Amino acid sequence: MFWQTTRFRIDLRRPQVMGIVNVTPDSFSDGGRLAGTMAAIRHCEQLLAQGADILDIGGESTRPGAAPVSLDEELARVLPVLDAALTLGCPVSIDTSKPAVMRAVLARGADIVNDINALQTPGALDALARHSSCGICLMHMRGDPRTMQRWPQYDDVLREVGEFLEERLRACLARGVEIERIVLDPGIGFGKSVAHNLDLLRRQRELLSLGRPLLVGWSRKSTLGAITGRDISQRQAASVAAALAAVQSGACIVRVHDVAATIDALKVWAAAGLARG
Ligand code: HH2
Repeated sequence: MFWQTTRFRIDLRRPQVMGIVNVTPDSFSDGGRLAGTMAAIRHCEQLLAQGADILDIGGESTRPGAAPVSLDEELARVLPVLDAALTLGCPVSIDTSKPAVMRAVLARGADIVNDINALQTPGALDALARHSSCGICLMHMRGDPRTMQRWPQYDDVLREVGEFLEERLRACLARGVEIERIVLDPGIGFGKSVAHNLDLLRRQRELLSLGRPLLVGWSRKSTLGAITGRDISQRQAASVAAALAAVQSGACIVRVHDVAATIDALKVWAAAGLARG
C-alpha cells in the first residue's frame, strides 16, 4: 500500500508516524507572531529529529468548543511554518477545512491536505480535484467542533462512520481524484462518546474493508483522560498504548504529539515480529 502525495509516494508497509505541529498561539502580545512561528518551526525540526515520518501543521484548534479562526489569521499562522517545513525533506500535511487555505498551501507545495470535515465545505473538493497529486485525509466528524460533543448518538458507530467515509471516498473518485491519494480516518473524539471511541478501536479492522489505509489520532484525547483519570499533559503513556493498539488493528498512520515515545513503542512491536506482512 502506498499514499501518493505531492512530492512523496509514502510506503505504508511500515507504520508511519505523523507528528502534530499546532500553530495556535494564545497571545501575540509579546513579540507575538514571529515567536509563535519560530517555535513551530523548531518543533518541526525536533519532531523530525525524533523520527517523525510526516509533519501535520494546523492553524485552527479543533478541540471541542474551540472558536473558529478567520481565514487571514489561519493563513498568517500556517504559511510561514509550511514554507520552512517544506525545506526539511519530509511530507508536509496541512490540517485545514477551509478551501482558500487548501488552495494557498497547495500553491506553495504542501504534500497533503488533512481535512477533519472530509472535503464537505463547498469548494474544498474542487480545490483538491484540481490538483494532480496531493495526498488527502478524509476524516469522520459528527457536527462541528463547537457542538460535536453535545449529543453524540449512533445506532452502530462502526457502520455509520464506515458509510460516511465510503460516501466521501466515492465523491472524490467521482471527481477524478486518484484512489492512491486518499486515506481515511474514523475521527476519534469528533462527535463520539468514550464508548463510541472504544468501539472504533476494538472494531477498527472493519474499516479496512473500505480498501484504503487508515490514519488514526488518539493522542492525548479526552477518552484517554476518562480511562486513566489523567490531565492532558500526563497522557503520553495512554496515547502510546492507543497508537500501538490502532496499528495492531491495521492503522497505517498514527497522528501523535509524542513522536519519540511512539517510535520506541513501534520499534518494540516491529522487533517482536508483530508487524503485518
Ligand atoms: N485530531 C485533531 C486534529 N486534527 N486530524 C485527523 N486526521 N485526525 C484526528 O484525529 C485529528 C485531526 C485534534 O487533535 P489536536 O491537534 O491535538 O488538537 P487541536 O485541534 O486542538 O489542535
